[in-house]
Amino acid sequence: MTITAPILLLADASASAPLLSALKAQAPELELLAHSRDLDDVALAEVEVVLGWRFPPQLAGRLPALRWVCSMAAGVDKLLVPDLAPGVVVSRVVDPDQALGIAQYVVALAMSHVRQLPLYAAQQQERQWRRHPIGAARSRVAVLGWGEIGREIGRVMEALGFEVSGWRRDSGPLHELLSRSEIVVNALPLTAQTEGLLDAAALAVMPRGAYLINIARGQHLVEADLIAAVRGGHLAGAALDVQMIEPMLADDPLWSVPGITITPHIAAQSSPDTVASQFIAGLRCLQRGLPPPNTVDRSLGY
Ligand code: OXD
Repeated sequence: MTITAPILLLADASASAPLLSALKAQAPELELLAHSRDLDDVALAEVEVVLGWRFPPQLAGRLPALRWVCSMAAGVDKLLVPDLAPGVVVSRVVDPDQALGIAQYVVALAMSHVRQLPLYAAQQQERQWRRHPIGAARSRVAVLGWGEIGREIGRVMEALGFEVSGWRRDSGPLHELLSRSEIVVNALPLTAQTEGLLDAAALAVMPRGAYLINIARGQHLVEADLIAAVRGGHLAGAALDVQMIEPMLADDPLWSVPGITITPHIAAQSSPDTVASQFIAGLRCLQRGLPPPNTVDRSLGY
């Protein structure tokens, strides 16, 4: 297969410029088309390849020549839209530095929790120099999702003395694992099976004082149930790098729950150079009639 048609880039304005320059530096011959609402059906009809992280509504159905979608994000849920034609191959970039960055985020938030840093920050505000008993943390950690990112989180957390159990779809009952985990890290792909998995029942089986870290998708978590579990004192708190609605609205109740830390989906991003080089490698595969690396099983959703 020869790709001569323009490649459609679906990136936010902030990601678009560095990605475009990385792509141009590595493959100046590529014809790149940045998505805009003004693109008409004639221009879209030529597109065979998309590089991006989410389809704007109804766009996929307007790409009749589309053959390959390359996800620059780890999660492909926003690309597996209902109007994506069944034969289109979907793959994703796998950036080892992104997995490490996410693991570092998890460590930072888990450490802040187990070492009680918010308590000392509050004491500092009050100019209180007060010590509380503490030992080295050996908490039991459940990592939900045992792919590249989950395994990297597990590796790093174990090196710090935590006792880590990974969980995936075929691992056995989730609630049994949750019931013996003081820290739960969600790194699952978002699929019909995992949406809403972290609901009132799941949070209730976690031990009293447990802590949740979500670096996957807001849709895994029933946010109102989390708020009730934290406000009611069953959970110590949570760190949410992802939320149901992104960007979060100013009046979202999550902002003001003591114990819940919010970050704006910054746990880690893949580097533009890595995205560009893996995308170009995938394109070369396609041109030789081979599947691109890291192809997604569309029926599983990851
Ligand atoms: C994601 C990403 O999938 O940031 O959330 O890559």
